Amino acid sequence: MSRASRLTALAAAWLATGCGGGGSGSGTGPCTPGAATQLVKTGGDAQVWYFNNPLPAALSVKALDANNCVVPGVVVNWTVASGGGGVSPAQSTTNASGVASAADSIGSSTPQSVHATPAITSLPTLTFSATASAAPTSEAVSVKDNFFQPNDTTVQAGGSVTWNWAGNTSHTLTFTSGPAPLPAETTAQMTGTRTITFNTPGTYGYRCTIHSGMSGTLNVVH
Ligand SMILES: [Cu+2]
Repeated sequence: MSRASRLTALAAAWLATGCGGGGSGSGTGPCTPGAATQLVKTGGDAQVWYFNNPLPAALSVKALDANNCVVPGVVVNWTVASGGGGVSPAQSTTNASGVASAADSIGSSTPQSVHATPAITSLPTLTFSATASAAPTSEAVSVKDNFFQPNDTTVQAGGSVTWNWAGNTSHTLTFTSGPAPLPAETTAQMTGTRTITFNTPGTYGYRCTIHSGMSGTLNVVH
């Protein structure tokens, strides 16, 4: 590709990108970004999760110029400043929407802080924080009419969950998603308990097949 056609392609990309939104200049339509003068957090700050696990949401920042037009191509370096864990990749570049992101894992001590340091030294370094606790090794869920309580539960891998049937009608415990093999179904019953040990981290979905909308989620973490 010639230099001229490369430039044409680049200009077309810029025009197509336009002002990705989020700035105060809403309604101004597409814009051609100038030099980045702002770097702001757009996601992932102040998450609360569990030791030695990846955070549910990525850390992300957005680069903007003086007119709040998003700026692609800004290099951002990600480092763990304190608290252990890890961030990956160590470097990312703002995309067509002006956003650069990285995945963050919490270590065995928190609070953790992660720095997003732009290669453009006139832009600010942003600090993300995360805190963690140990996940429980056992949990209990009541099977009621017609809901699971709580319907979102977290245990450590190797931990167990006990479902206690506590309603006046019959319900099943039927796993619908999660790491294979899924636990066997508990068919319709009105009383009783079922305890299952979970060794594989992941998100499990389950439901009662008799009552639509009666469903729950189980997170098994490291
Ligand atoms: Cu049911």
